[in-house]
Amino acid sequence: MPSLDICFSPELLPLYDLRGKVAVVVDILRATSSIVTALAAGVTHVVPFSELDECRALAAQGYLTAAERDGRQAEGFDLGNSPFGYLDGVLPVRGRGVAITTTNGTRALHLSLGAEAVVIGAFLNLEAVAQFARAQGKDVVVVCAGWKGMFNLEDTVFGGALAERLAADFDTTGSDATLAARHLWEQAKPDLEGYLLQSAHVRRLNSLEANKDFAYCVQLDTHDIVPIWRDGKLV
Ligand code: 3SL
Repeated sequence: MPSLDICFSPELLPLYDLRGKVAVVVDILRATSSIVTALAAGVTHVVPFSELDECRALAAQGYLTAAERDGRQAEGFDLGNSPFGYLDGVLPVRGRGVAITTTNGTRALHLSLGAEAVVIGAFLNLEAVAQFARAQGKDVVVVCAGWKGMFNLEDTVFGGALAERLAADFDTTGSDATLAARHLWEQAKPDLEGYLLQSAHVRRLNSLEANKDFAYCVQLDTHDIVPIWRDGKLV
């Protein structure tokens, strides 16, 4: 039986061997929720960057550019990191490629590229990710983006939710990280939005008046797509 493990922070990734496994990269607030939303809204592909300059350079090739630092849209970019940037109709996004850089999410993605398959997870596409994992039948590592190397609640709770969905087909009891995430998910499940109100990043976003984004990102199973890393981009 394949296993599901959870890496609480990109800083811990050197302790995990991703070879031959599926990495589910998760940054609930907000990078991976925004990437799911972008592709569902008709963006053709998303190219993630670690650095602002590399990302900005893609504008010359016709890309929309999206950048976040410390929760705010970086100056000189078309979009920030709000999923509503792809939904509000201010910029037409259908048929465009997006170059994106965020504080933690795009970094976690780059550090996960040693896996056999790298996909993007969010509460929005939880069941779609679970189905993808079942179809692959390989060990899964949930890579939590965290916050500047630290543990965060929302990405870990996602790991617990995915573990619950996969419990019949995967060993979800083999690591203390997965057990802990499942315990947190049990606490959170009856009122996910209410539970996550206590998380540090939710407080940070609320102070930036991005609480609409938070309410959006904690919805379950609204999208049935699984963004996957292929040839240097997410499609
Ligand atoms: O760190 C990240 O990658 C972002 O998702 C953080 S924020 O939600 O845009 O502040």
